[in-house]
Formats: sequence, C-alpha cells, structure tokens
Amino acid sequence: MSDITIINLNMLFMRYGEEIERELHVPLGPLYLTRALEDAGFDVDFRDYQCVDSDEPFEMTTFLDFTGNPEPAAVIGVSCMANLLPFTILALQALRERYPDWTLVLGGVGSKSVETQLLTRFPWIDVICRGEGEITGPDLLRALQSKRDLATVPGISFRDHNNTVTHTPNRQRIADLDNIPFPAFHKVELSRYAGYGMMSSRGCPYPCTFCSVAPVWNLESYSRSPRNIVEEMQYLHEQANVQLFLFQDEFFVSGKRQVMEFCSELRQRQLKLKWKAFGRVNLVDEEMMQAMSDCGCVELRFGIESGSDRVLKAIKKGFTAAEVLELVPKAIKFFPRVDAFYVWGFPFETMEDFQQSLFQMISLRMMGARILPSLLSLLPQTEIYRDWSAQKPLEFCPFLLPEFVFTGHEVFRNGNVELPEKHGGYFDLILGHPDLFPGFYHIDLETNVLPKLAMLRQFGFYPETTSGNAINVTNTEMNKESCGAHSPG
Ligand code: B12
Ligand code: SF4
Repeated sequence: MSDITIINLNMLFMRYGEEIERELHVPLGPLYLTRALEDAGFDVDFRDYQCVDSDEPFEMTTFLDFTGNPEPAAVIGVSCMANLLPFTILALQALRERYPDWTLVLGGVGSKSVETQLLTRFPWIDVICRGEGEITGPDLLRALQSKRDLATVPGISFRDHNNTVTHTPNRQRIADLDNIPFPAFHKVELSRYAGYGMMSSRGCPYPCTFCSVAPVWNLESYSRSPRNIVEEMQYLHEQANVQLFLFQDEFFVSGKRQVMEFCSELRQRQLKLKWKAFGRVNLVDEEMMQAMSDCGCVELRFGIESGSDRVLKAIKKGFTAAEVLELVPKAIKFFPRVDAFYVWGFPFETMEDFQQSLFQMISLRMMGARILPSLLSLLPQTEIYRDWSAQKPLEFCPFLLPEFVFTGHEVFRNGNVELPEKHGGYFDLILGHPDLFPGFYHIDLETNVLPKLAMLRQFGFYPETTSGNAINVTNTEMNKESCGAHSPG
C-alpha cells in the first residue's frame, strides 16, 4: 500500500449546452510534490482527476469511484485552485464519510488566506498545507507516520486535540529553484496533455492590487537559471517528443539578461522548439523580442489590464497606457500571435476609464492582437478584495459565472444558467460563505458590471445575449478566446 494518495483537482472543465470543453494541463504543482515525496523515500499513488473517464466529474459518485478504485492510501492529499474550492470541500466531506479514519490534507493555492475559516467550518479537513510542498509535504508525512506533534511542521494549519485551529510558522520559500528536481513526469502520460506547461519562476515582485500571484507566493519571487529551464525542455523533448512549451508563469521576463541567456542556451543546444510566454510591457524591448522570436517564441502575452492611466495607477500596475501603445504594436511584428489581457469591472473604474480600455482594445485588435478581457475576480488574497469588500456589498449573479467556472455543471441554454438540482449544494455553499468564495461575487452589478458587459458585447468581445442579461455561450470559439489565459490554443 502506498504512503499517500495525491489527487490533482486543478483543471479546466466547462460545459456549453451539449458541448464539453476540457483541456488537460500537466498538473505541475502536485507533480513537483510527488517527486519530492518519492525522493524522500515515500511511495506515492498519484491520480490526476482531469483524466477521469466521465463527463460528470462533479458527481460525487464519479469522484468516489475514481478515488476508491484502487483503494487510496491512509493519507489523502488534494490540490485545488479557488474556483474548485466548493467542489473540493464537498469531495473531502464525501471522502471523510467513506474513510472516517484517513487523514485528509488540502494543498494548492485555493485555500490560501482562508485556512482558518476552512478548518473551523469544515471539520472533515484535517490539515492544510500552506505554500510550497516540496519540503513541507515530506516533513508532514513523516510527522503523521511517526505520530509526531504536527505543531513541529512549519507551513501547515490544522486543528489540534482541543479543536483549536493552529497555524505553524510559514516555511521559508525555496530560493534556489534549480535545486528542485523536475516534476514526477513518470506518473503521467504526457502525450494526453495539451502542450506542456512550465514554470520558469515562482512568484512576482510587482504589487498589482487585484492579482493573487504575489500573495500566493508570499510576496517573494525567484527564477530558475536559463540553463536549468532549457535542461527540462531538452529532457521533455528527448523523452516525450514535446515540441511546444507554455511558460505559465507571469514573470518569465524577469530581466533582460535572463531572457537573452535563455535564448542563447536554446541556440547552443540547437533546440528548435516552439514556446509561448508572458511578457511585461515595461520589461520587454525590441532586442529581447527579436531574440525570443528567433529562437522559437510563437506567442507573447501581455497583462495590460486597462487603457486608463488612472486605473493602471490605482491597481499599481507599474506602466502607462502610452507605453502599451508603443510596445504592443512592435510585438505584433515579431510574433505570430500577441495576446493582450484586460481586466474590467474594477469597482473604481468609471465609464470614462472603461471607454479608454475599450478604445485601446479595439485599436490593438485592429492591429492584429488577440484581445482577452476578463471580469475582475475578487480573490481573497488580494488587496482589492480586502479594501472593497469592507466598503461595498458583494453581489452574486449566477449568469456571470462563466468568468469563474466552478463545476462545469452550469449548463447554459438560451443564455440562462441551469444548474441540475442535484448540484444545488455547490450554489448553497457559495451563497452561505461569500468570504470564502468571493471570486464568485461582484461589486456593483447594476452600475458597474452589467453596463460594461453590454458594451463589450456590442463591440464583439463577448457573445451576444439572447435573453435578458445572460451570457449566451453557444459560440464556443468565442469563449475559448475569452478564457484562454494559460491555454495552448
Ligand atoms: C498553470 C495555471 C493554471 C492551469 C492549471 C494547470 C494544472 N492542471 O495544474 C489552468 C490553465 C488550468 C489554470 C486555470 C485557472 N486558473 Co490558474 N494558474 C496557473 C499558474 C500560472 C501556475 C500554477 C502552477 O503550476 N504553479 C506551480 C506549482 C509548483 O505551484 P502550485 O500549483 O501552487 O503547487 C505547489 C504548492 O501549492 C503545493 N501544493 C499543491 N498542491 C498540493 C497538495 C498537497 C496535498 C500539498 C501537501 C501541497 C500542495 O506544492 C506545490 C509544489 O510546491 C498560476 C499562477 C502562478 N504563477 O502561480 C495560476 C493561478 C493558480 N490560477 C488562478 C486562477 C484564478 C485560475 C482560474 C480559476 C481562472 C479563471 N478566472 O477561471 C482558472 C480555473 C479554470 C477554470 N476556469 O475552470 C489563480 C489562483 C488563485 C487562487 N487563489 O486559487 C493563480 C494564482 C493566478 C492568478 N492570476 O491569481 N491555471
Ligand atoms: S498582474 Fe502580473 S505583474 Fe501584477 S502582480 Fe500579478 S503576476 Fe505580477
């Protein structure tokens, strides 16, 4: 019997009418964790729920069949992001009912900042792992197996014998990322996944108020060496014939020297591979883009967020609209595809600010960029959530869920959300705990979100509505465009 069963629940699963969109991404976090546990001598039973052979992954019977066949180890570790936290909580409850004596551990970014509420309100969760798992995971498993006091394990939260929630001190971030062994690729069938995701860095040094990347990495940012990154690409290319790599991290362009060295490392090894990465408007220049394009970069993505300097300043983005208009048209000349991500619906974004964004989006679209607008998600780790949830009520609007899909069970017909009665439990959970799931809520629907959505539709950035205000998502192509943040497409 294995020492631990790790289940990945980081996934994209959406249902548009009868059509299902499912995009398998290599579950990097749980695979890094698995590798560290194996290196520490543990036998790991790794399961990727993305690959479950069912179109009903959020039916509890599907989850229990997947987990129970074969029987899981006595310690079960689950990994999720904020959008699947409601499902994960109910899935852990189902596991608790089936395996009353097993230890249930929750990890991944979804529980970040809400650990106390989770452990207090859902007593079936035993332990939450905060932050990186490579050192905490093996330490925790050793402590569980030897019945050592969990208070000696840094980086976790748990309920002690008196039912009091205890948070042990944060574990120090891993600064030398080159020392982390490659993920446990042998546990998955790489060819099943869409493109291959990679992380060249962990964290981000910028303080953008709406973004959870910096807080989930405890405000510290580290990059791998160009050599270490290219070694992983070469390994995957040789072992699994991977040809296309997707740098998922937002801080690939951490510095000009880093990027230039990465390109020269690829050239020296004569690796003719294709790759996609995120840029940052204030960190990229023509020389860098030329080098990137010369060695296989087929897509550069920019988080632009707004066309209004007032908004860019308020969200602490660190560049201006003029810099965007200077750089992005140049990027379009270098790369077959340039993505421009925008966030709309900030509670302080006036209609004038929004129109400036719209104008910029239309201009860049005409020049050939792919425009990807997203409605602001109020993630609990962010400054914007903390500031605004204290000032304004959070409003729930089910037909805006496609921006932040939680179960894939929302069926959209004629523009209306239909939730099968048997899955009403997810909605009840979300409605009962807005502080745990603020990503499903909005601020000021009537005067902020809905009028802006109407204008975005008018200019073709979202599908037209067929009834009321609801988003008609029958045009799948269009929706793939508007939610493709890290996707290979
Ligand atoms: C790749 C990625 C994805 C991939 C996930 C692929 C996969 N199968 O894993 C895809 C494309 C599916 C994705 C989707 C989304 N994503 Co995303 N994504 C990322 C990204 C860029 C990297 C994640 C990653 O691989 N990290 C690297 C690994 C090493 O870290 P890790 O996963 O955290 O794992 C470590 C620890 O958490 C821990 N750990 C993890 N699991 C476990 C389990 C146990 C038991 C233990 C002990 C430890 C442990 O150990 C790991 C190793 O150190 C991050 C941003 C970032 N830079 O971090 C955003 C990020 C995670 N995504 C985010 C969001 C919001 C989303 C969406 C919900 C967006 C949306 N609006 O819809 C969607 C969800 C899908 C949907 N719409 O249904 C947010 C998460 C916020 C939150 N608090 O949950 C992030 C932080 C980005 C952001 N801008 O804020 N995403
Ligand atoms: S939006 Fe981009 S630059 Fe800003 S904090 Fe998030 S990852 Fe960093």
